[in-house]
Amino acid sequence: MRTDFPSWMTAHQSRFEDVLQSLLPQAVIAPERLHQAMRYSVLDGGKRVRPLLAFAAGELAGADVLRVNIAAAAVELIHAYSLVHDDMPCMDDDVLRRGKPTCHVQYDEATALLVGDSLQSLAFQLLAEHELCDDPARQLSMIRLLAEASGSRGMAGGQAIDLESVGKQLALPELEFMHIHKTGALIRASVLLGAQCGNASPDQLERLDHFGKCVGLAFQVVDDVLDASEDTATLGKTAGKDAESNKPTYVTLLGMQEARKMAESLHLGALEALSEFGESALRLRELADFIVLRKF
Ligand code: GRG
Repeated sequence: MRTDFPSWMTAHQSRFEDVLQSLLPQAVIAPERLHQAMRYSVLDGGKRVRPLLAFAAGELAGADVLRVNIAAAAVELIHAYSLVHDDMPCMDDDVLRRGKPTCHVQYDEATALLVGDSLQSLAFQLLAEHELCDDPARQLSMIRLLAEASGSRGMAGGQAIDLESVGKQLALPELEFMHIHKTGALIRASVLLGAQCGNASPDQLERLDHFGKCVGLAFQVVDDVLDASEDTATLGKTAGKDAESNKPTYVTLLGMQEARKMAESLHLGALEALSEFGESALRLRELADFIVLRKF
């Protein structure tokens, strides 16, 4: 019998914490301060949404969970690097992340820069060192997928547009373009990487691609809603930051009610993309619900 969703999620989160613990360099290995700061920035925090999407897609595609562990860790290391850099004074300049002082506050700016650099390198090292699937050509394309999703045509590019758009009024398609890259690309990659650790067919991958795009954008719309409606203690990061930084968001552009409607319509689009999968997509459906209904 299947466990309920909260138990499934907690079990994976706690198991995955051990995976990350073992893959990160130990804090006693030189350079100790950098390794401590890497561990500080990755461990004991975060919802682990991207790894959970990889595990759920991996389950759907019959993947070996030991292989998905590596793909999920690579994605989470890229995500953690992006948060560390995003919080630095040259970007969002924030002091609180995952309920703790941000990396550059706890350590210093130079260390935070190196933490991000090192986490990104470690992500690709893991993908190159471990067998992710039976076909080496597919493994290469998986590595490329993560590189594209995190680089200038993906997350980093979206972040560049985000920084340029401060104080500007963006049209909806421009805002969407920015967020599809900044947030959506890595979420989409999490789903596709998990599925490619298993044996998803091209047709299934296409449906999962659509699912990943819908939940990726829904994630950001909900993030905008939460930033404007929840408090700092609930979020574990500074609330109201978007308005304070004069950033265009779905809430400033559409209003709270329309932004919530948009999240719901993306939610439905995500569920629709899974309609052919039956029971095997249960966890992905539950994750789509979690992403849209979460309060933090
Ligand atoms: C610095 C290259 C570079 C990119 C930064 C991800 C990002 C791009 C910036 C983070 C700023 C931000 C609040 C983006 C909105 C969506 C988002 C990624 C929120 C944080 O992700 P969660 O909620 O965080 O999954 P946890 O802590 O749960 O892992």
